[in-house]
Amino acid sequence: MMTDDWFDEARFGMFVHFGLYSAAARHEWVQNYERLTDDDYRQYFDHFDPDRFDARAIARTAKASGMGYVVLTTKHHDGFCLWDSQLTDFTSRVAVDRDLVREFVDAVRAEGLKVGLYHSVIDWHHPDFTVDWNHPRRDDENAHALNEGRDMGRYREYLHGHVRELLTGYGQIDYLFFDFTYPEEKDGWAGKGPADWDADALLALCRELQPDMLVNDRLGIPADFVTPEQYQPTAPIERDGVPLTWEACQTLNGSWGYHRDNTDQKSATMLTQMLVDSVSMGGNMLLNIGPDGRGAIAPRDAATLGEIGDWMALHRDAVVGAGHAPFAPPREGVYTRRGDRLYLHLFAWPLGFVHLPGLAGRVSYARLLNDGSWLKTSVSDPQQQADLMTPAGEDEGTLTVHLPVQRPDV
Ligand code: FHN
Repeated sequence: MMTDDWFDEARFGMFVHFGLYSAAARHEWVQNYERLTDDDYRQYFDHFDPDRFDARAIARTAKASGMGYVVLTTKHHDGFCLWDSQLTDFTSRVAVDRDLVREFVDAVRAEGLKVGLYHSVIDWHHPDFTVDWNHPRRDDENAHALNEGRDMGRYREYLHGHVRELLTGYGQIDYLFFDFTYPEEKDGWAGKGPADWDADALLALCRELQPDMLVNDRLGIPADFVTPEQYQPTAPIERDGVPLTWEACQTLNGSWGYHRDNTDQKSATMLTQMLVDSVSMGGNMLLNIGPDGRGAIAPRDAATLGEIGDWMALHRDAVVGAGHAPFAPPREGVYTRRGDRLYLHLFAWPLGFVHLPGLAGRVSYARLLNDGSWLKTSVSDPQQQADLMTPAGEDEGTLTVHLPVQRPDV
């Protein structure tokens, strides 16, 4: 029986997109965007050299950032396998004599974190994966002819065989992120959906091999958690009025794979606000890093994660093990709740008193700081977490808000 207790507790995880595309350093879809043939793309295999891929450093960085689980791409859409698969020679074992999944699961476990794997149901390398509107060969002048002889049944066997390898060869796997299904037709080309993967059989295989493992929704059939991507839901996600377990996956800069020229780095303030926003709605955030072509965490990503880790060190209790609070939040921020503690996260510094409509009847205004003083600061410091103590015996109608933050003037 899968249990999402650890998942709801962790609230915050690290996504790691690493593969041949990291060496291209132009987005994990480079093979598709640039319509690279297998031969063109082969150069990244021939020159793959992850000498700075240090799974232990990645796991330690995740832990220091306050994350409770780490998810590695075992195979992305390009079909390159980061483990010692016996079903293909398009693997890291063949390329550099390393089983990077083995290194990863050992390192994550050594840091006491939960192990997550990502696996693409799309495979642009496999000879039986039929060309469709998502395929790099779609624009090839003889792409339609390419599908003669291709057999998705053989590809399904390969895909299911891969999942069996990953779920039997690496100990307990806590989380599996399948990616992704697109049933719609487009430009005269077919899409692909659950039937193409035999999703029901694949999910049953997961349940058989790893009964406690959480599986996401991207086989195209319901499973254990829902995966909004690159956006923030605006309310707790429910189905038929029942709250669903969900996790928003986000990039640091708009690219999942390492992108050398991408400077759109989200700030640590924005990312922590996205994290607490997700938790306030009962969800998780999976924050991605794209290690560079040698496997190292990019310095700008390490710096951002370091700032987030500093914030989490102060405010961990308002995130880890916390969740949705049934009170209307003030306009300046959101609530998260852990047990009988209510946490107010101020995204914008209040213009005056913070009005807490959701707590009407018990409190109506909050003084900042429990000594009644005002913390003088600029709006650039709104990254505060106020630990709302429901006062016992204090004056009715006022609520002290504890801002456990270093006063800027000391
Ligand atoms: O196409 C992939 C993309 O490259 C990336 O892996 C994301 C991560 O959730 N999933 C797909 C797009 O939804």
